Amino acid sequence: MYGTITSSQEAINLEDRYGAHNYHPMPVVISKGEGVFVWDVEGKRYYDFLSAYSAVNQGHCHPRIVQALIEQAKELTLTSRAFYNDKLGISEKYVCDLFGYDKALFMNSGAEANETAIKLARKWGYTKKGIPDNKAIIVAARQNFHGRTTTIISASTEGSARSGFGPFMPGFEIIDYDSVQGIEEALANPQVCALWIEPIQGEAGVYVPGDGYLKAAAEICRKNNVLLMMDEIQTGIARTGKRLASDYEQVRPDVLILGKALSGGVLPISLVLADDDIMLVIKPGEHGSTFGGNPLAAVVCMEALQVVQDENLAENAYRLGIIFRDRMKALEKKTDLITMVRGKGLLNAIVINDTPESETAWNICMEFLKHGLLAKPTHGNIIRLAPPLIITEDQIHECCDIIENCILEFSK
Ligand code: IF1
Repeated sequence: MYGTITSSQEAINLEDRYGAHNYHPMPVVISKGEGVFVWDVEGKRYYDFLSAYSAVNQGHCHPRIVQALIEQAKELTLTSRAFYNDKLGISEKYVCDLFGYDKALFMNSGAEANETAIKLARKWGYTKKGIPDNKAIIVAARQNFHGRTTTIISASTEGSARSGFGPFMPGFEIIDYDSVQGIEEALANPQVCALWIEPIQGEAGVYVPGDGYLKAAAEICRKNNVLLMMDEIQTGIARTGKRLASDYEQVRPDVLILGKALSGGVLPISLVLADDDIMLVIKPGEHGSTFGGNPLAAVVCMEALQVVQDENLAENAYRLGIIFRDRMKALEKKTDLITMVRGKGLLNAIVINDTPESETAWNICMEFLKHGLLAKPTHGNIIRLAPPLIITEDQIHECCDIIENCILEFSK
C-alpha cells in the first residue's frame, strides 16, 4: 500500500527528495539489524560500529527487549500522565534502586532530559540556594554536546549547531573542558546553580578528560553548593566499561541524565535521576511530557537495563575495549595516517592525521563500508568506533583486521 524499496538508491532518492536535508548520511540503506550486524537492502552484511550513537548497546533488535515491547504494546501503550499507569511506578523503583537515587523523572529524547535537568537546577538555585530571581547560571564546557533545542544550543560552542538559530537563552557560562581551575573560578560565583558536563565528550571526538577531573569537579561543586549534572546519555549504560563513566572515579552526580541505550534502541526513552531535595523542587504542573513515563517505555527500560546486567555488558566493554585499543595502538605505530587512539571501554576514536576539512576520514569510512563495517567521521578527521557491547572477542579481532587492512591500504 505504501510502496516497497527494492534498491538502496531508490531509498536514498526518496529521502533526498522528500526528507529535510538536516543530515548527510553515509550512502548505505539499512533494512535489517540483529545483534552486532545490520544488512542493507541488497542483503550485504555490516558490523555496526556506530550502534545508533550508542543507543543499541544491547545489540540490534535484542530478543528480550523486543519481546517486552510487543507484550506491553498489546496491553497498553500510553495513558498520558493525567492518570496513573500500572508500570511506571515499578520502573521508577527499578531505576532508583539500580542507580541509587530517591526519585526518577522519565522523558523521551536526550535533549528533553537535559532540558529537565536545566529546569531542575534553576528551580533548585532559586528555592534552595537563594539565587536572586532570573539570575541563575549554569556552567557548561567548551565543545559540549547535549542536544538540539534552542536552550541547549545556547550553551553550545559549535558553529554548525548555533549559526542562524539565535537569539540564544541567557544564563550559561562556558569554561574549558578538562580544566579543574576553570571549574574553581566559575563556581566561585554565588549565582551558579549547576555544573553541567559529560564524563567523556562524545561529539567532541571521544575526548577523555585527565584522571581525577570528575572527582575534582564533584568536590568543587560540593564546596560551592553547586549541583553536579552529569550527561551520561552517550557514556552511560555500560558503554565505557562501567555502568556509568562516573563510576571510574566513584563520582555520584547530583543530577544524572540518561538516554539512548535505556531503551536498547527500540523507543526514545530518557531519564533524570536525583534525590528528593532536588527533584521535589518541581511541583505538579511545572514540567512534563505527553509520552514521558508511558507504560511501554517503562517496561522496555527495565528489560533493556536488565539485559545489560544479565549479559555482563559493562565487563565485556571493559575487557574488549582494552583489546581493541591495543590493536589500534599497534596499528598507529605502523602508519602515519593515525595521530591518536583514545577512548574508554567500547567508546573509542582514532584521530586521522589530516585537517578537519579534508575528506580523508570520510574516505576511510567509505573503505570500511566496502569491507563490511559501518562507522562515521565526526569533526572531519575523527572516526568514532563504538560497536554494540554484545560483540565477542573473535568479532572484535575480525573488525580490527578490517580496520587495519583498510587503513594500511589507504596509507600506501
Ligand atoms: C544526532 C553527536 C553522538 C549526546 C549527549 C545529549 C544528546 C546526545 C551526550 C541528545 C546525542 C547524538 C545525537 C545525534 C548525534 C549524536 C552524537 F555526534 F552529536 F555527539 F552520539 F555522538 N547528550 N547525541 O551525545 O540526545 O536528543 O538526540 O536523544 O543525530 O544529532 P537526543
